[in-house]
Amino acid sequence: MRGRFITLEGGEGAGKTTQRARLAAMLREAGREVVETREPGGEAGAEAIRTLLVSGEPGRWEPVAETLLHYAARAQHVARVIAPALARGAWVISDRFADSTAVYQGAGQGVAAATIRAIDAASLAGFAPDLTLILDIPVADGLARAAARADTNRYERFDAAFHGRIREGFLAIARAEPGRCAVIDATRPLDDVARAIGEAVGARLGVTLPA
Ligand code: Z5A
Repeated sequence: MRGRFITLEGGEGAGKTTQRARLAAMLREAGREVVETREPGGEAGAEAIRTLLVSGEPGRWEPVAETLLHYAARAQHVARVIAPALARGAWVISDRFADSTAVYQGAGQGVAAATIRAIDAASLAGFAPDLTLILDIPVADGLARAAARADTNRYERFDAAFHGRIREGFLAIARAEPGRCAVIDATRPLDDVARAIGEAVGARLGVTLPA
């Protein structure tokens, strides 16, 4: 039986990487094989493209070129990691996926939504997550959490207005696709966020997870 594909989305410092590990542990305890992955990256060629995307100055890439790089990485990632794992019955949890392109390159960098949809259709032929968890946090709080890390990446150097469009962009996707997306209040303590995620996954994908 095919596995399930869950994506975690949100702005910087929302807690996606932390909560990916927590959700993976809950699913493993419930007896599922779990593959944890991330974007951009998650596959050798895609990780090489990631290096091009997360380093250098904010204006390094033309927005449409940046969109194509994200989708080049994603096509590799889906074909060589995600789809084979789902086919053998594993559950896949990805820290970011296509909604990040719609939001960062679309709402953030001004690439037309129709252009992104066309690139998506040409690259993924309709492949999409079963469930997307949007971790929502005010921009300043998320950036403060992210700044506490030693490494900062290229996207964290975009200006405050950019990051405001990112938050609104994710919330707009959640409003447009309530069947696929669940918004999680990520301002709460780690354990509370993990519990809310477990409840959303349990309710939406029909799996009983440890409390
Ligand atoms: N990007 C794009 O433009 N287009 C695309 O299509 C894709 C991506 C796929 C990838 O960077 C960048 O690529 C990304 C968008 C762009 N922009 N940035 N930056 P990344 O993956 O390296 O960065 P990120 O996704 O934003 O990750 P992050 O900053 O590491 O945030 P996070 O994963 O959401 O948070 P975290 O690492 O789990 O937690 C951050 C800190 O907060 C850490 O110290 C935690 O211990 C702490 N934390 C987490 N949760 C809590 C709670 N609940 N309370 C208190 N403290 C917490």
